[in-house]
Amino acid sequence: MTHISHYPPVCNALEADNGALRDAILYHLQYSCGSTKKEATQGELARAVMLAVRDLLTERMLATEKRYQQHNAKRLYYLSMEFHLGRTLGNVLANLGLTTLLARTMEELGVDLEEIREQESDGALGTGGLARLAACFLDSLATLDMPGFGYGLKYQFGLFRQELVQGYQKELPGRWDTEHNPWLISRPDEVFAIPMYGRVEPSRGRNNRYAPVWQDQKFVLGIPHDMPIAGAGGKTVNTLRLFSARSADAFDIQIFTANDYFQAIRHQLFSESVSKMLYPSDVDDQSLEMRLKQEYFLVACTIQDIMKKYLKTGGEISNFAQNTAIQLNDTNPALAIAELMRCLVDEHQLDWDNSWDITRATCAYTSHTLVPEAYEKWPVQLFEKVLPRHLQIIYEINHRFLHEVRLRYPDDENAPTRMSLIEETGGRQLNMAHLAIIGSHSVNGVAGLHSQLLRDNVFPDFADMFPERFSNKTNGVTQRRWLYKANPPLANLITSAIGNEWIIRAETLSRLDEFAADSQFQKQFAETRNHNKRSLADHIMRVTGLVINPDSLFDVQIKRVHEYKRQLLHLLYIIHCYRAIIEDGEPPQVPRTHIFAGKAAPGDPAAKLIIKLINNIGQVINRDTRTRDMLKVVMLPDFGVSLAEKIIPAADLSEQISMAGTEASGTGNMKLAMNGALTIGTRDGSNIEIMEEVGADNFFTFGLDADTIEELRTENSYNAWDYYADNPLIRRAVDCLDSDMFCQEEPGLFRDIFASLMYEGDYFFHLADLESYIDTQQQVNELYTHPASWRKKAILNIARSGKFSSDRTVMEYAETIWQLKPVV
Ligand code: 26Y
Repeated sequence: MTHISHYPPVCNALEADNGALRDAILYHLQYSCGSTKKEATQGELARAVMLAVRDLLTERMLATEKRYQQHNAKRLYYLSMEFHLGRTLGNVLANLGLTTLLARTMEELGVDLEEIREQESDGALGTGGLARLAACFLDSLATLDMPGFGYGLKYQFGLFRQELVQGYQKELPGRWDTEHNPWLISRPDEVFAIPMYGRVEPSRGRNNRYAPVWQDQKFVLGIPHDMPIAGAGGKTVNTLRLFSARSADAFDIQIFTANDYFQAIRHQLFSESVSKMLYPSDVDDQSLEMRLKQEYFLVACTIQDIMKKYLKTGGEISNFAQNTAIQLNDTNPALAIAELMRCLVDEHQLDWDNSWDITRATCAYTSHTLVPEAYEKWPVQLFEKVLPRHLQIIYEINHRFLHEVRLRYPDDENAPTRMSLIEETGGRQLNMAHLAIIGSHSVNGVAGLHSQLLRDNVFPDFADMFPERFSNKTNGVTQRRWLYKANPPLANLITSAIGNEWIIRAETLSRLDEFAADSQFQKQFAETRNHNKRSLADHIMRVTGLVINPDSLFDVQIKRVHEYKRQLLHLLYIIHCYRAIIEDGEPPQVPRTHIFAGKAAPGDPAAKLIIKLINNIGQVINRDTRTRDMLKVVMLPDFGVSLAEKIIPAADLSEQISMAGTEASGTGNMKLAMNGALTIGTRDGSNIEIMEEVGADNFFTFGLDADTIEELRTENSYNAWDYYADNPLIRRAVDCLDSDMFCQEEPGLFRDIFASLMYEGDYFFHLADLESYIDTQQQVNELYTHPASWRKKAILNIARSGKFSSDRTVMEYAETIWQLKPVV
């Protein structure tokens, strides 16, 4: 592996005293793992290394907290049900500039650092982009020296592990050990008691004020566990605080003493199930109640914690919002609005209007989706059972809000129905997005187009009533994990050309612009790519047994598998190429390897069938001697951060082909462009902005735009059969799904896919975009036959990707939403 030596060393004391780190590792091997150097397993060694590194972080974490306290700094709390961290060790080493030192230390101990790093499993407490974005933000906040803290749940079971068994996705429990995780510092003494269920008794308090009493609740305890988050340079170490659920012993004891042993155990199970597992998808009815409890458990623990910390600083409740910002990562934690109101009104006896002002000034909401099913709604009946007091509060919020709506739109008698927090159609339901908008001072989307669609199509009434609340914050990714750490050969080359400032100031990547056409630089760039492509080819060989041609064009589509992301469109193109080879005798201009990776939601049969289709197509094509060396299709199992870190540095072409108007932003597109892949993409999400930045000449775009699709939808004038009839190549590709060409052993297997395209309206417009996609892929081939032109464009993609650093995104949030300042 390539070691990075150019990063500004921050741990000078350690650099100088090489022995200190070794001693720390040996110390933990003995005292934390109860082992010796001679006896230790790889797992024990890895644990000792991580604990030694954690010690360094802990010192800095305590110093950081002290600094924040001295400055009485405003703090941001980033509430998210999901954080997808990936591995931590390599990232911490990179950010602290300790990679070389540790590698040397391990060498002395006769251990390979790379093997130790492979021992760590991915912290996958999240399903997709929203979760990974949260992790990138934490990295940027710490790097920018900002007091920003993640708050989430410590699931016992994070995202499932994916195996491919005969081409089908099989779900297995994830491997991240949350019980004995070396990065987590558990704080059982800081426990919070969280009430739920019970009933509300009307009552009067001081001055005859209405003060209802929430009674007969069940309590679940929330235990905080802190994970240190080190920024680049290691000056600032923030924390990600994850709560786990425990049963409330005090209450159990009553039951135990009442001699009802089984009742006590049941209560324990009831409590601890709250943080048992991450829900991988839109949930079925049975798990609704558990999911509601999880969301409430997170916000209740968080609000109690924030309030406790704030009051400890001696702050007045009335100044709470000046010192606190809460960002809601989609609607999952939107209950924070109701919980903060409850806390202010019921526990601090503040009057309603002041409480409401404070709540709105504190909270801000980000939407991450355009998929209608992902807009959360809770059946009122269920909500009332679990959170009776919160329901009252939401009714009161709604009552006052609808009064405003009526005053504002006296002639629009339907406005209150459209904007209400309570939907009356399809059973009474609470609309969480409406609560999030009403209770926040800021609402943002995650790319320009997405934010515009939120204003125009999803929340037009709210955008009209509160135009100043709506804004856009285009997503970003941390270049430290996704370029500096994931791609050392390229990172070193970039640094040798323009210095290392880009690691903390991604906009300086633009200095590479002048190297794009430099033949010497191009040559070195090509060497890094060859190196990375060979490593990935080796990995593919190890995992799947498939031999691929490392000189072929690596065409990569890696992301959640979902119909709207249109892996199927990519597959139709592959089928088209395959038939062109075997039937028309037309070999492609350049050999290609199509690389897929991604998980389907366990409850999404359509997405699961696409996975099977990818694998079956691969099986047929890869063993067909007529296509040898020209065409290969591979799906790597268990997509996650670590696998992405292997694939992205080796990608030539980045597939970002969602139907326009469906992908809120995308962030894989940014990671790939930053590593020098060219994009083939629709005008969707942040693809549009990537194309603007890198230049239309350096980006392959195709397909209908969001407006046109919307128009065709409203007019009901799209008909897949027209495209099928007009283009024999399209027909030939699509017909394969109706035949058994790719499912000899399970005849008829893919007919449902054919039906969804041809008989059920092709909801995601595959056929409409297929011809222009095929044409554009042809342009890709042509360019690839001109390596110098291709490399120039690839280098320009890197040079112009600075905007897509999450440092930029976080600075925008900090300036315009959080009013958060660096504390140096
Ligand atoms: C409320 C619940 C059903 C829910 C659960 C998960 C709602 C949404 C989500 C997750 C959404 C998500 O991951 N969205 C992705 O967010 C990325 C970061 O902003 C975007 O880049 C990506 O386009 C979007 O699909």
